[in-house]
Amino acid sequence: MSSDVAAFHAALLSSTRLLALCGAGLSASSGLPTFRGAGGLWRNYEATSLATMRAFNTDPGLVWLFYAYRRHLALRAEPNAGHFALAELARTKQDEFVCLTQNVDNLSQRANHPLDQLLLLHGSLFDIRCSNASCSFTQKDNMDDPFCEALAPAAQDFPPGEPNPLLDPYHRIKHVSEEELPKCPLCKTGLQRPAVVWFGEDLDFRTLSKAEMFLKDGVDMILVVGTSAQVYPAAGFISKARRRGARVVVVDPKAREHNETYGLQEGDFAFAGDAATLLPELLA
Ligand code: BV8
Repeated sequence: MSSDVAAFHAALLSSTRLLALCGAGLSASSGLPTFRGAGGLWRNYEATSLATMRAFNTDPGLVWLFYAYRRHLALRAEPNAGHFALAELARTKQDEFVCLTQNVDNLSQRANHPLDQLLLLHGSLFDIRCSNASCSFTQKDNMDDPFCEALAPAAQDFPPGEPNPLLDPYHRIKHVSEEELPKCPLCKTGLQRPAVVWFGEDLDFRTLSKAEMFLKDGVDMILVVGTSAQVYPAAGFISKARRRGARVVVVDPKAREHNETYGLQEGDFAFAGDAATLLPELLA
């Protein structure tokens, strides 16, 4: 396993079937918290414990405060050089490259990543759907911040250094009742919810099919950028690409520590560092 940039550049130049699997680490330099890093908690909750239908059914107001907060942060954030470098790679490689992102923050889209080469495995914070699985209501690109008046506490800004009380688990927040949340305008019974994939929910089959179609014709390199590769089926694309002949290239401060996660072998690359710094250099 190498970290030689020149050798990587030679491999990239000769690559004709390239996949990327991106995670929260790609947006870390844009100031967005990752799930398992220091920023992984929201109030006293594991982010992953709120990203479930069960949490939403139990307390939709709390789950919406969590998502309204993340929408607000993402809207305040800017795409970083890593997002732009991947978008440029997509334009260079055209139909030889597809980016699978687990991120829901819309930053790759705002970096003008060609959308037909960007697969949102876990949806978007800014798309809305109905909580009734049988209802077809969806709304694309809803940038309302806050999403509704009751969620205004989640959309406040604080001067640098001044803690956001919403993040203080001991700061009591006004409970947001279900009645204060927007109902589905189509079926009138369900609640509007973020169109993200929650744990225990299936990924969009069309999105998965596009990823599988790309894999079917073989892959010679997979860039694994800023992901702990713990969540499936997304993480499964690493071994799928490997089985299709890909070499694995990890870009992550823990690239070496995660060695067993990625099963790095001879011919692979591991670049330990910030994606926003490394990707422009690696993909130049
Ligand atoms: C499914 C959207 C079929 C929402 C997300 C029991 C019951 C049900 C399912 C399961 C079960 N057990 C296991 C499963 C499967 C489950 C799963 O994988 N669980 C895990 C926890 C074991 N998967 C599912 O449920 C999936 N659906 O399987 O459907 C099914 C149906 C019913 C029953 C069974 C199966 C759906 C999973 C999708 C969940 N939704 N997001 C939201 O965002 O709120 S997941 C969410 O967490 C992200 O999208 C992402 O996928 C994941 C976070 O991972 P990362 O992005 O990797 O972030 P992390 O913080 O972990 O790592 C950051 C990395 O960046 C680190 O390596 C760090 O070193 C690095 N880094 C830090 N700074 C930088 C950096 N890198 C570069 N530069 C930097 N500056």
